[in-house]
Parts: sequence; C-alpha cells; structure tokens
Amino acid sequence: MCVYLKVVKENNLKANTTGLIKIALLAGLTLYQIALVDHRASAAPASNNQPLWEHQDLKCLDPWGDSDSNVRDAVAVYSKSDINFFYFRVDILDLTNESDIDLYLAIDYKDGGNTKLINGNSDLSSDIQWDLLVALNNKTEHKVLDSSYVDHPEYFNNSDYQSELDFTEFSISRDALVDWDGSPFTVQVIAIPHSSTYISDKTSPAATDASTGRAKLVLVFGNMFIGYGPHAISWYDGFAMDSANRKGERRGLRYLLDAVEKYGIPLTTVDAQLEILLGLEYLGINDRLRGMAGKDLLDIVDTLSYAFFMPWQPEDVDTRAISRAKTARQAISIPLSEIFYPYEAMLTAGDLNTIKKAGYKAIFGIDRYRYWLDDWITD
Ligand SMILES: [Ca+2]
Ligand SMILES: [Ca+2]
Repeated sequence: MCVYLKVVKENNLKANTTGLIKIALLAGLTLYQIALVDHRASAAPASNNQPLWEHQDLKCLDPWGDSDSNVRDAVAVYSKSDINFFYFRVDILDLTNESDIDLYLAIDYKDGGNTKLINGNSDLSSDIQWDLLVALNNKTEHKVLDSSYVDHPEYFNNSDYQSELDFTEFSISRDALVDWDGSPFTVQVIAIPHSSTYISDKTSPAATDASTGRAKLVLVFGNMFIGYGPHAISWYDGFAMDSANRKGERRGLRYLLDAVEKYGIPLTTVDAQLEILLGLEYLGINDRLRGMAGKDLLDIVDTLSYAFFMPWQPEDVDTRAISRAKTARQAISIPLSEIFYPYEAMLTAGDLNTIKKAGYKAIFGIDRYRYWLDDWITD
C-alpha cells in the first residue's frame, strides 16, 4: 500500500484537520466529509497506572503553529477523574526529551482567585481566576499552588512525559480542590519557556464537562485492492509484500479491516474499482466487505478504472460508464456509495455536472494530481 497523504501526528490533526489535510473537495456539489475514520483520542497506555484516555476525556483543542516553538505548542487538553484523583493530559505538538517548557494548568473551581501564574508577575497570566495552579517546571519540578501561592506537594500524585506520543499527563488528589462544590470547573493550560517572561501558548479555558466530539481523520491508501491472482490474495493478506525487508511480517488490506472491525471505526476506501470487486468476489473477500458495509463500517466509494470515466470524454460517454458500473456493482450486491472518485482525481469542472446528475453527493479528489490538469484546483 502507499499512503498518498502523509498523516502527521494524530493530535495535530485533531487541532486543525482542515488545515493539514489538503483534500481537494470540489465546489458545485453538496459536499460532506468523505472520510472518515473517526478519530479516537490516543488511548496509549498511561504510565504509573494512570487510566487510559478516551475521546470523551478530550476537553479542548488548540491550534497548532501558534507558539514560538513546536516543543511548547499545546494542541489538546484532557481531563478525567476517579474517586481519588483528577487526571490531566496536555498534548504538545512535538514534545521532546529536551523540551524547554514550563507548563501551567490553571483550575478555576470557585469564586475569586488569581490570574498571575507567578506571584507579582503580571506578564504571565491566565484568562481564568484560578483557585488552584499546577505547575510543571521543565519536567523536573512540580507544584500545586493554592490561591495564596502556597505549594501543596501532598496533593500531587504523579506525572509523566511521553516524548514519543507527545503528551504529558499528571494527576492531583481530589482533596486539592478545597471547598469544591462538585460541579464542573474550568481549566486552562499555559506553556512558557522555562523561567521565561513570556507566554508561548495558551489554550482556551475549557470546562471539565466539555466535549469536542470526535474529529474526522482522513487516511488515504492507494492500491489496497488488486484483482488478479494469486497476487490478489497476497495483496489482501500481505504474505508476499516486501518479504525481503520485513521477513515474517504480514501486512495487507485484511489487517486494516481487522482493525476497523475491532475498534468499530468506520472506513471509507476509494480504490475498489469495479473489475477489482469482481476479482474479490472470486476470492470471497466481498463477503466480508458486504458484511462490514451492512454494519456501516465500510463505504466503498464508487470509482472506475482508467479509460472508463475520463475528463476528455464526451459527457454521454462518462454518463454511460457510470451507469453501467453501477449496474454491475449492484449485480454483486456491493452497496453504491454517495461519493464518486474519478480515476486518480482527473476531471474537469464540466464533469461535476455529469457526476451530480448520476446521483452522487460528493467527489473525492486528491490534491497530488491537480498538476495534471494545469492547476485547476486551489487549496
Ligand atoms: Ca497551540
Ligand atoms: Ca476562581
């Protein structure tokens, strides 16, 4: 398989999906997200017996690229609690072991409070009136300050920096919120270069009962399906792929489908061409595809091979090609998609009408190919 669009770190995507993924969706059609792998917050095992993070723990997204450095660019804030502790997680665009960062979590859970992060220093302020301030100074020192700037180390539970997964997590005792009435409270993260006098990044204040919903993540694979065998089954099961460099490893479409089923994350594929679907029928793979489509786990975008639908053909030729493909697809009980993918995204503006009249609600395009048609798409 090859990945046409390099998907950068997941959290970057969460912060700014549309900015990072340059998918050329064309005007003139009713567009909707094509995608559509729902993103889950990373459920990477937390260290120190901290709980797993789930997407509902994600309270706030913050833009990437709004900091003086990637190592201090906060992109997401999470919180959760159990009977003993409050747990927080902050995703950083590129947390490294060498990151120079003082991270503050301001907690506003009752009336009154402070905005200054350092007593007497008005350069460094939160937007909320915090009553409790957790300070993680350059990863070596931590404080839990009350509104009188008194540190309460007894309230600090633990912390961890995950430089590979680019987040830090930490927890404090529930007792730290003295006189808390139990209602949702507000948190804000501020990142500062260690011992500096200016703010690198500041997230929006977020309530602990807030939700960002689930972000959309687009992963585009090409050449996932192949319709001639015995190569085909290897393509699916991965036996023969790159065996020289990856001895004993299997990788192929099957494993992606396994993951989709295991985690219940819907998948849209764009390269199951008609003749390939017929090949997959012979191999029995379509049984699985039909089953997954029936459970709304799989949308196989309608597409045609080279020379069937082409931008240089008359409209009636393209119209007939689409129509016959739909008929053939229905004959093997592969559900039609509401999305059409022109072969390698080659099409002209005039083709949009043809596609729309064929009943499609959106097209899938790949920015990579726009140069073939003289830059007719812009970002
Ligand atoms: Ca940021
Ligand atoms: Ca307050």
